[in-house]
Amino acid sequence: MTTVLTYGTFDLFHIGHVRLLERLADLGDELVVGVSTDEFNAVKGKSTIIPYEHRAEIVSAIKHVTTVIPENGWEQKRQDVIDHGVDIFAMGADWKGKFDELSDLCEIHYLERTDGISSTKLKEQLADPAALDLDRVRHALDTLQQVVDNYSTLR
Ligand code: C2G
Repeated sequence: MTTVLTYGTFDLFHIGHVRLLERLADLGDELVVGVSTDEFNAVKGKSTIIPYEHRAEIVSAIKHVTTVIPENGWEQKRQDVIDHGVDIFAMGADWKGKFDELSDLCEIHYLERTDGISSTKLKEQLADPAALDLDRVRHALDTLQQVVDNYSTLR
């Protein structure tokens, strides 16, 4: 039985979170997720839209997730690894190297993030709908450019 552990805020739950949890679940049999409490997010300097109880409930509802625990601080990871018999600790690559000190207890993995989506980006787009349109225009232009590039190679 391989147990995987990760942590996160999971605010405004989005496809980047789902794809990370799916890939983490593929690394083992059980997936334990530490969801940052509102108090800990204040320590991290992160403001959240969705309160901890709802963020924890949403993550718990994800079929890939076995257990959700509160993340109250930076220091609890070592004890969590021991308490939950963790074999693999894994995070998105924006944390690469940050948790290598746990390597005496378990394997450490950093997985690629999903491009183009983040809770911060969503908040910015919700705050400024024009930014959202601009993103869509940029995406449409990129797609058009790919069509033009493909066409010119075919000629
Ligand atoms: N993530 C991702 N792709 C995205 C956005 C996030 O793979 N487009 C990953 C992050 O790399 C992280 C996880 O999803 O591993 C959760 O991201 P956040 O909710 O932003 O969590 P964070 O604030 O990084 O908290 O002690 C560790 C911290 O609690 C991590």
